[in-house]
Amino acid sequence: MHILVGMIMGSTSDWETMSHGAAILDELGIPYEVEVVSAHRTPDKLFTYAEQAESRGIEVIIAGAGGAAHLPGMTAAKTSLPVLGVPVQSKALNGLDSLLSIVQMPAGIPVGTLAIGKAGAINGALLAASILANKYPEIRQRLKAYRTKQTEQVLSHPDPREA
Ligand code: RP5
Repeated sequence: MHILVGMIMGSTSDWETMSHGAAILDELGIPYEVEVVSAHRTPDKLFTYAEQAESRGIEVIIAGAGGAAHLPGMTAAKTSLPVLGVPVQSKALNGLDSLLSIVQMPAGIPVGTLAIGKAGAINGALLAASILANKYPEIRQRLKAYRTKQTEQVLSHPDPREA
């Protein structure tokens, strides 16, 4: 299978968060690439990346950024691929700035916005898997197995003191 997911982030400092999503893509056997692409520091690279992603075979983009987080929105503006935005937890405002920057897209250019931080990174990967599952039966199967395992894990540990 060729690379299906492009995971980009505004800074190497975002990797600590985004690596949780990468681990999910690994677990589900989804081929992906990871790259730092900054809307502010490397704007030309962002345009090139977004413009070429579809022709390179990428089917979903996960974009993580913090603070004045323009990366997901600007990426979505330059491609019609689905773009999933992960608000990275910023130091100054705990990620509320990231969340609002990513979620409040004006009508016309959508970004599927996830939760702030680790949960968002994980769910971004799982949502990418759900999108890809429409086309790739093997990904659907692995996603269902992931959910079954998660359910069984919770049901088999009902006593929180023993978790
Ligand atoms: C954003 O600025 C990045 O997405 C990162 O979350 C934030 C801080 O970046 P660094 O100053 O740590 O490189 O562009």
